[in-house]
Amino acid sequence: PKPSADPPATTVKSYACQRRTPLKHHNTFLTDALEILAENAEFNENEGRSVAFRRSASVLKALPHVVRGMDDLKNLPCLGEHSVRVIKEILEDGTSSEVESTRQSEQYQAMKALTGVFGVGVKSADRWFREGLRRPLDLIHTGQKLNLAQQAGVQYYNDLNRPVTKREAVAISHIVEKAVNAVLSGAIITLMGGFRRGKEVGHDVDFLITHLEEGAEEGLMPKVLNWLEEQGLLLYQKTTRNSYLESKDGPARPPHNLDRFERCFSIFKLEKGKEGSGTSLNTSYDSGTTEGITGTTEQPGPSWRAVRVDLVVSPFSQFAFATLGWTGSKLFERELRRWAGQEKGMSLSSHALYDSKQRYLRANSEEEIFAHLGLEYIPPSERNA
Ligand code: DGT
Ligand code: MG
Repeated sequence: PKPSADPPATTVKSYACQRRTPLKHHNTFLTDALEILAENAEFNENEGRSVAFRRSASVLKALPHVVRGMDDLKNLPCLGEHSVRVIKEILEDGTSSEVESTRQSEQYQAMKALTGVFGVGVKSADRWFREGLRRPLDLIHTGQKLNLAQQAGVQYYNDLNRPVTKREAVAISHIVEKAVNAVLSGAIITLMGGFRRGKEVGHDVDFLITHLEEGAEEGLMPKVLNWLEEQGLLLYQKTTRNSYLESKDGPARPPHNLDRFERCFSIFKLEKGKEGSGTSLNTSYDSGTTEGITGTTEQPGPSWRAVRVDLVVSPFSQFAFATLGWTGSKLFERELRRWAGQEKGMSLSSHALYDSKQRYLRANSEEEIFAHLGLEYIPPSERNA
C-alpha cells in the first residue's frame, strides 16, 4: 500500500446521512478517543461540544482507509479545531493527554457508572456526583429516593450492563412475536436499532410493531404487556404515550392518533436455553397502573438474565417514518433531521415528513423518504454513523 504522501482523493460529504458508514471501519483508535470526549461533554450537558466530537468521529468512520498522518485529513468536513488537535496528538504520540485524563477523571468514571443505571439521566447523576456518590450501590447505601425505573436499574445493573447478543435478540424476537400473535393476528414485528444495522451486540433490543390494517394496532400495547406479564416474562415496564406534538398544522388527523403511537421501555426476563417459556409465578402486576416492577425479590441467576427491550407500536401510515426513525444510529437520525431542516426547509420526525410549505409527504418505504429528501438511499447496514 502507498504511504500517505499521496493522499487518496476521498471526498466525504458533510452530512452523515449523505455518506455510507459501515459498522466496522478503519479508525477506531481515533473515533473511540473522540467519543470519550463527546460522552464527557454530554455529562457536562454541553450538547454543542458533544455533537461536534460525534460528527468528527463519524467522518473518520466513513473513510475507506486508516488515517496515518495529518495529510489524510485534508478536505475532510466537520473536523473542528479541537478534534483536529486531539487527532494530531494521537497520531504523533499514540495517545491524547486530554482523552486519557478524561478517562481517568473521577467525574467521568462516576458519571459513566451512575448514568449506566437504567432510569438515571445526566441531571440526576450529576446531582448525586456533587453529593459525593460514585457507584450505583452508593444509591442504596445512602438511601436515595429512587423511582421504579431506577430501582429496577440498580437491581438488574449487572445484567443490563452486559451486552445483549444477536442470539439473545433473536430469542427475544420470538417471545415478542408470540405475545403479539396471541392478542392480534397479522401484526408485523420488526427488529430495529443497532441489530437492524448489523450489530452483533447491543445495549437493548428495539422492536417496531404495526399492522397492515390501519387502526388494528390501536390498544395493542397494553394487551401485549398483559400477555407477557401473565407469562412471567416482564421484570419492569413503563409505557409512554406518543409525544408527537409538532404537527398542529399538519394533515387532518383524528386527535386520538396521538395516543396510537406508543412506546414501552421494559426489562424482559430471558430464560437461558429455553427461550419463550417463562416460568416465574412471582408476578404482582396491577393492570390499573402503567408502570410496575414484578418479581422484585428475584435476582438473575444461572437460569435467566434481564434484558432491556423497547417496544414501539406505529400505525401503518407512519410505518416507513417510524422504521427510519428507529433504525438509527442516533447521529444518523440527527443528521437526517438537520439535513431536512437546513438544506430542504423540511421537517422530519419518526411520524412524518413535511415539506417547506408544511405539506405532508406520504411515504410507504424508507427509500421514498430518502427520495423526498433528495438523498441517495443508504441501507441500514451503512447507517452506523
Ligand atoms: P444500542 O446501544 O446497541 O442499543 O444501539 P442502538 O442504535 O440500538 O441505540 P438505541 O437502542 O438507544 O436506539 C435505537 C434507535 O432508536 C436510535 O438509533 C434512534 C431511535 N431512538 C431512540 N430513542 C428514541 C426516542 O426517544 N425517540 C425516537 N423517535 N427515536 C429514538
Ligand atoms: Mg438498541
